[in-house]
Amino acid sequence: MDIKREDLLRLFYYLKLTRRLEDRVTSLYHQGKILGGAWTSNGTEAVSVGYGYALEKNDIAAPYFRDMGVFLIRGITAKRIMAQYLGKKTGVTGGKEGNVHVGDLQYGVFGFPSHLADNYPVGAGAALAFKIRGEKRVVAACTGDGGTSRGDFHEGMNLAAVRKLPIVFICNNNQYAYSTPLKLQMAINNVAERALAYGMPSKIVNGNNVMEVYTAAKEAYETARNGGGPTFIECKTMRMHGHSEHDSAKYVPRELLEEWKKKDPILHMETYLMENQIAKKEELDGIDLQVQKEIEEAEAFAEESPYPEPEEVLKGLYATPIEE
Ligand SMILES: Cc1ncc(C[n+]2csc(CCOP(=O)(O)OP(=O)(O)O)c2C)c(N)n1
Repeated sequence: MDIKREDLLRLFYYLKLTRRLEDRVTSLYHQGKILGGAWTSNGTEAVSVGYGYALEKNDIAAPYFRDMGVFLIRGITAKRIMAQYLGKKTGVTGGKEGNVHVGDLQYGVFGFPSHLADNYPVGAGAALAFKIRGEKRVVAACTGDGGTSRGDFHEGMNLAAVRKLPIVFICNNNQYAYSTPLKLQMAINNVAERALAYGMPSKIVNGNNVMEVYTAAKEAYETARNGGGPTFIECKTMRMHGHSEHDSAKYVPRELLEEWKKKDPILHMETYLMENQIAKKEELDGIDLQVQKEIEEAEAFAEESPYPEPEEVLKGLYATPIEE
């Protein structure tokens, strides 16, 4: 699939925005300014940016907590994310929660149910609704490799395959589920082999190549949109930070990290764009400067924003019953 220059540069922009935003959050976390924890996607940004960018406006994303790229692409701004991390009223949850277990239906983003891999059955439910209503919309639902070892993974995959639902299942295979390496949680070499058991087509992509993720997702969305049913996409990548920023990940061999450092997704994209004469270094540096400015503005916005009022604590916790 040929990706237009304009889209290639947008993909690069979102990779940079995701990395710089999370790097800043990491820094604020170590300064004690973040309320709660900070889970980042460092090294795996091409997964969320690739599958998020391939969605259409009316589609639904069910991202998990390492999918910052999806939030940003769908329109949940860096300002709102930063305010979210600082527990401010202007954050996505209005200061009720501190990290990215968030969503916003206005932008077609489901709130992340923390229980892994609940995104799969939740996404399958939305896809079933689209199918029943005859809407040409698709769902992209994501989980980590560890999530695929759970029962909710099975339920979501099975329902989607049996009912040929318009959903694409993304797996961010970053080699570790917290401190558990892949080989200690599954007896297969590729997570994608699990799809076979459900009669579902699957694809394995280089999760550090944003163009590969984007292309595979785009093709799978079109299949799903046209009644062809679900696809499972395994994105092979490597989590370069700890499970969250409190974790130094001492259990990961340093040589493994050194090896994956060379395959960094941003470095990969930058090299591709320059070697293929799609963009010069100055243009890419310009994009990076724009991103840095955006992050500074987001932080200033979050710092200046107020905390929520105590009386707001119960607002929005429960659905308002419809009067009969
Ligand atoms: C059902 C369930 N068990 C445990 C947790 C706590 N937990 C959150 S993330 C995580 C590791 C998940 O690993 P993986 O699915 O591979 O995703 P990754 O963190 O590597 O991106 C765990 C154990 C949870 N959220 N849900």
